[in-house]
Amino acid sequence: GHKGMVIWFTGLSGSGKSTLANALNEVLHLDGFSTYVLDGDNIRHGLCKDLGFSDEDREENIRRIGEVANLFMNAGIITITAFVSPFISDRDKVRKIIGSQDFIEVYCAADITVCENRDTKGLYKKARLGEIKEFTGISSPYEAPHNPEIVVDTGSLDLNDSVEKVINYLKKENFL
Ligand code: GGZ
Repeated sequence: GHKGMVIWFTGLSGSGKSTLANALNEVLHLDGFSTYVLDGDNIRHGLCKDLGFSDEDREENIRRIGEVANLFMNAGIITITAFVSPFISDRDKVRKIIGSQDFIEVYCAADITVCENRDTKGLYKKARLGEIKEFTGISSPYEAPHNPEIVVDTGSLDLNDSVEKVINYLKKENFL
């Protein structure tokens, strides 16, 4: 068996975190690894359904996700998370919980103009109109990581190349 780890994607809404997380999950799963994706679909509707998008609620959201990710990792699972996680301090707290050697921070670095032009869910439009308050990148801050293990330019790289970049890092660092 292999050792668990946490692959933590961070980036703006629409930067491609979930798409990349799920594609990576698929590849690792096909290679026989035990993997699991934590994202808004299985966290914000359940464990964190009492939380909104204030700074305090985001902090608590990330804290809970960090603790859950730690449990999954300890069970030997490659745990992949896809949350905006906009604050450096919150991500660094998770890094401490997990242990830096098992925590792989992946910055999905698509520029906000790319994310806003995509606007797959129409959220940026609503944020610009003030219909969604405290929207990351518009009316709430996003703090890009200074020293992530991996930067993926999800604004210009296609999905296969993005997955490959993560896989190559994991192999190079002997995680796989
Ligand atoms: C940011 C919001 C907001 C606000 C709803 N700000 O593109 P999406 O839709 O699927 O991803 C976004 C998701 C962010 O939830 P997270 O749990 O990842 O956020 S955090 O890590 O900051 O706690 C977006 C949607 O929820 N969404 N309102 N105000 N994103």
